[in-house]
Parts: sequence; structure tokens; C-alpha cells
Amino acid sequence: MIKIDAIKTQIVDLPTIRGHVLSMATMTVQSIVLVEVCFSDGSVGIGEGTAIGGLSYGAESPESIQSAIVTYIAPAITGMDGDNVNAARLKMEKSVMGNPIARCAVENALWDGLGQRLNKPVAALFGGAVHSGMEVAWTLASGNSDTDIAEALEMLKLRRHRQFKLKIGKRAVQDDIAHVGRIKQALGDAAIITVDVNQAWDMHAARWGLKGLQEIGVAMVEQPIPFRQRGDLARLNQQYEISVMADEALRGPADALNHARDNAADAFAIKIAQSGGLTRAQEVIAIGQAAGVGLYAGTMLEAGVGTAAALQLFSTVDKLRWGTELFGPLLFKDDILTTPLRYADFQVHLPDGPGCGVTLDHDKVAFYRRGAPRLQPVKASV
Ligand code: MUC
Ligand code: MG
Repeated sequence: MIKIDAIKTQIVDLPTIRGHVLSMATMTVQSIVLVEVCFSDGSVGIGEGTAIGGLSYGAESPESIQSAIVTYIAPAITGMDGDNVNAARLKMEKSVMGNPIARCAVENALWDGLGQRLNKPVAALFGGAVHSGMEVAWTLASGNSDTDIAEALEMLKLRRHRQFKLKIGKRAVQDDIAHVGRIKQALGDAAIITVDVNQAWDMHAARWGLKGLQEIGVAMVEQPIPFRQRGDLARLNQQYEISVMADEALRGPADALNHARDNAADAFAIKIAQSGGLTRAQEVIAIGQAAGVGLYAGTMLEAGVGTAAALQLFSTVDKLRWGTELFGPLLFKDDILTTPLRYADFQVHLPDGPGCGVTLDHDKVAFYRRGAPRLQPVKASV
């Protein structure tokens, strides 16, 4: 039997290419937790656990992800059969409540290791890829309409993105609608525009917000109100033509089932991390498919390792109505993979090779590793 021998973690702080302004935080650095699962035959699987904006997006931070893995997950699964991902995954679920990002990072590494040993991509272990490339959106979140317009025009020219998600919810609703309207007008029919409020509105703001966004031709609005207000989300979803997408509210299959049953969202942003791993994300996908909900491959703004894991799963999904936002690595000033993921022709491409199909550039990882001596320090703040 090939055993799980050890689990190593490190936090890597990657500076962003510009401030990424969300309703709850402005990111200038993304802190990712890299996981290496070492197996008794010498093989190593890699995974990534990444949160957004420290503790401002959800209940996990880079530091808590690392601590959950080192203190609780590693002792629970060390010595288990490395080829039996389900047994290790279920053990993690039993011994660690919550902490879906930490569990996801380790599960990714287990799948990667298994794929390496079998010489098969992780997508093959989930039934096989049906896409080698998937439409990829970009998030416009500089905090300034003119900068966003220039950025979008550049992306269109490069044929990198033609679907743009605008982060709103920080300003007054009318100001946000004016901002979105300016961008929509500047881009015309060349682009699809969606918005993400990241739970910032109350119902009053949301009603006026959805009405205004619908009038200017925005296609979809993501998580306009707090994740607990499923009944209110259902009312908004049923009152307007603009599609409502659930994101923060989807923390696994049970939430997906409740949202589908209540017709609370036309669309699901499915994140492997928020779902608690690839397997649970696949269950969320299945519930969405059965309910006729439009699917979207979401991101926690992971770097290459986490993004590759998501690509492996989403490449097996027949229809992604809203495409993907698996652009995380492009938001950072540097890439920590030996071969960066390929973005071209408005698509992100599934990497070739066994496991998740990516390898770490260890020099880069050492450079950006938290605590490493550097000539130009990376400020670890949100
Ligand atoms: C979110 O809420 O969707 C996805 C893209 C982005 O810019 O932020 C994330 C989080
Ligand atoms: Mg979102």
C-alpha cells in the first residue's frame, strides 16, 4: 500500500498587478497556502488553499488554512492509503468541521498525487475531459471607471477576455449603476457584462440595484445580498429578468439543493474551495445540472495550482452556461508554475500531463514564501 507519509505547507504572498477593489476589501497581495502531500513511494501531490482578503470574505484565512492542515488534518490522515482519496477525504470531513478551503487544498494534492502515479490527468479520474479550453471572464476591479474601460479594451484587443465581471457594492447604488453603465456603453456588444456585489446590499438597495442593472443590459448579478438571505435572494431572482447567481451562499451540496429547491438563483458560481473540494464541487455541479441552473466555474483567486485543479474538474462538465472566471494567475505580478497556464482566444486551456498538469517553480516559491528574505519586500496586507 502507498501511504500518505507527510503533509507540508507554506504560505506564499503574491503581489497583485493592481489594487483589486472588492466591496469588502482591497487586495494588493494574494496569500496562498501551498500543500505538498508526500507519499511512501516518493511521489508528491500538490494542492492550494486560498482565501480572499484575509478574513473579510469568509471564515478562513491563509493562516487558519495552514493551521487546520498542520494541526488537525495531517495527523488525521497521515499513514492512510494514498491511493484511496475518498477514505482520506471522508476522514478529513469527520475530523475537521467547516474549514472547506483547508480540506480542499489537501484533497487537490491527493488527486494530483494519484494522477501522477497512474500517469493520468485528474480529469480522467473524474470521468474524462470533454473540453480542452473554456471561456474565461476577467474581473474589472480597479476602483476607477476609466481604468476599467482601458483594461477591458486591452483584453478584447489581446483576445484574452470578452466577458467582464465588475465588482460593485462599495459605493452608493446609483453611483455603482452609473459606473457599470459607462463601462457597458464603452464596450457595447463586444462584451458580456456581469456584476458581483459580494453580499453588500440590503433588500432596498438590491431592488433598485437589480432594476437599474437590468435597464442598462447587465446579464447577471452575483450574490447581491448576504448569503443567509436565501428567501430574499429567491424573491429577487423571480422578480427580475436579470439572472441572479449564488456564490458565497453555496458552501457545498446541501446549500445547492436548498437554492435549487427554492428557485433562489438562476446561476451557481461553483468554487472547489468553497464547496470543500473537487468531489463535493462535483456534487454541487450535479445538483445544478439536475435543477436546470446555469453553471459558472468560480474562483477564490487561486494561483496556478488551485486554478489547475479547478480546470481538471470543470473540463469534465458538459455545459458551463456562464463560462469560467479561472483567471487567478493573471492577477499576480508573477507566476509560480514552471509552465504557466495558457490563456488565449478568450479561453483558459486545460494543461497537459498527469495529475493537475502543473509543476511548481521552486525558486519562485522560495522567493515569495512568507518570511523569506527579499530585496523588495511583498507587503502582506489586504
Ligand atoms: C468572488 O466573489 O466571486 C472572483 C473573481 C474575483 O475577482 O473575485 C472572486 C470572488
Ligand atoms: Mg462572487
